[in-house]
Amino acid sequence: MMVVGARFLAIALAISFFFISSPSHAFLTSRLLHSTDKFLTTEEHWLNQTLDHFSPYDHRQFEQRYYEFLDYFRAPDGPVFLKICGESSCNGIPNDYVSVLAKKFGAAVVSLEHRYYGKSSPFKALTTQNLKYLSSKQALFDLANFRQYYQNSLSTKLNKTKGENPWFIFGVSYPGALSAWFRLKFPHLTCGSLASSGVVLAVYNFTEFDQQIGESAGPECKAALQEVTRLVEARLESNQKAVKSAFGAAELKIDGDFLYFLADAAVMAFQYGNPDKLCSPLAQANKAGEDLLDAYASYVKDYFLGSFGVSVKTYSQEHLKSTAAGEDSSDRLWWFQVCTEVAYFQVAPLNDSIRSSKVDTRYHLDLCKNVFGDGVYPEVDATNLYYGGTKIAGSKIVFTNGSQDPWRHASKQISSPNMPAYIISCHNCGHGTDLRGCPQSPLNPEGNDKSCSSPDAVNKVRQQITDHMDLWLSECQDAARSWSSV
Ligand SMILES: *[C@@H]1O[C@H](CO)[C@@H](O)[C@H](O)[C@H]1NC(C)=O
Ligand SMILES: *[C@@H]1O[C@H](CO)[C@@H](O)[C@H](O)[C@H]1NC(C)=O
Ligand SMILES: *[C@@H]1O[C@H](CO)[C@@H](O)[C@H](O)[C@H]1NC(C)=O
Ligand SMILES: *[C@@H]1O[C@H](CO)[C@@H](O)[C@H](O)[C@H]1NC(C)=O
Ligand SMILES: CC(=O)N[C@H]1CO[C@H](CO)[C@@H](O)[C@@H]1O
Repeated sequence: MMVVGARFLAIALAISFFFISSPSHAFLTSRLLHSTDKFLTTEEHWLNQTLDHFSPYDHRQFEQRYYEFLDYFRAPDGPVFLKICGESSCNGIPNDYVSVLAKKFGAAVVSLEHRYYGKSSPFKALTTQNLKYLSSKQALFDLANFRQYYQNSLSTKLNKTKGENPWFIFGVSYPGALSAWFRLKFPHLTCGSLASSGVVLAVYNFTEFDQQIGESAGPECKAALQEVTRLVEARLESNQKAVKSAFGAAELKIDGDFLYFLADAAVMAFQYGNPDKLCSPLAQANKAGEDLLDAYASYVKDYFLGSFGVSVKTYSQEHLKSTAAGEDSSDRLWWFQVCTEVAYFQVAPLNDSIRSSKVDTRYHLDLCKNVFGDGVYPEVDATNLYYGGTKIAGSKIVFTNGSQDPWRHASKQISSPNMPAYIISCHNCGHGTDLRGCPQSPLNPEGNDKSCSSPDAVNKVRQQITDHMDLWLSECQDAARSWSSV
């Protein structure tokens, strides 16, 4: 059923969404962070959005949530920064490094919630049938519509009769990919883009992901993690209830779900800039001749499930099957995008893997089928054909990646004309370090870099970003002047 005015989620999302296997769990995943000083604004605004941008006869609409922050805006001609929200509830504009840039450039900051997530779901029931309008292609069109809508309302408010403000678009992770793709598909609507850890390449068997975990961990920690996997696999044979309970994960009935959960728990340390929280206790246990499984279980329970507030059920296919739109439907929604468009299946490499070899292609395909039904299959080749993958023919896009981030192998790591790529290398530089500092979660106000093992590495790339923004925004303003004088 179609719901115009999807306010059924209005009862405060106290947010606990946290999903590591999605490239960008929310910037503000942990409920601990859900205080207003972490946001520039949490005041909601709404617009009516087209449900299906690609149908000539379906004119249904849904209400989509957005935010605006004008404190730094130099009216009337300052730039507008569009910060893309991705695969989770969008509860405001986070106070990350974009706010420093906004201050510097005198920019307004706006953010649009991704369709289906949070309060922007067109449907109450998220059945597979109802998810058919959930795609990056529709989301890009939403952003384009929103950009026009917001520019018009800003012009009206400012009594601007000619010319538009220069726009710049930002995103981290999946929104980073959207940020690059938006330049590709709608180049006339922005002056440039930052694609931070932007996963522009859809990957079917994403073996580099596990390999990067090994590289980021280093030989000793990697060997310990492999030993943990070996021990868990053995205990799953002998006493599976006991071993699942030891990790607080008895509810994961399917062994693959449990093994995937255990693998993700390690991933999170490297992806989000906390490698020592995992590797130090494992090294200590090794040295003292203590049980590695106990040490890993403590890490999982205290850190992964504890401090970060990850919920075990996120990994349960039973949970993923639930079609009720609500505060934790993000898991199901992201898996739908994975199972239809981008895959990024985090499979075990054939040789030397950290994760269990049971987390393979079959596991992922079975999950897609079990959760969404027959025929749901990731069209990875079509996605890369549509966007170009790492051969994206865009312009004025900065790509940034963190050296320890497993997702960087789905991003563009090599510069090409008008699309510079930078890597930020340091011991705890992970997903979105340029905008988030270190660690990358929980949020550091203004993306403070003081806890990065090399603040210099972060600053150097931030300076490059600023220089490109300066250039591209001024080129855009020159162009606007020459149009308006025609
Ligand atoms: C969207 O359209 C509906 C129906 O025309 C209207 O009732 C509602 O107020 C509109 N919402 C917004 C945010 O403009
Ligand atoms: C825009 O014009 C209206 C009516 O002419 C006026 O009341 C308002 O103050 C103007 N706003 C700005 C920002 O100049
Ligand atoms: C992915 O891996 C599976 C299992 O190794 C293999 O059968 C399949 O051909 C691979 N697919 C692609 C597209 O690489
Ligand atoms: C498998 O991995 C080990 C350890 O990294 C390496 O020494 C070996 O050469 C690899 N074997 C193959 C067939 O790639
Ligand atoms: C910009 C940059 O330094 N990119 C490098 C990122 O890492 C890959 C290796 O994984 C290099 O090939 C790139 O040159």
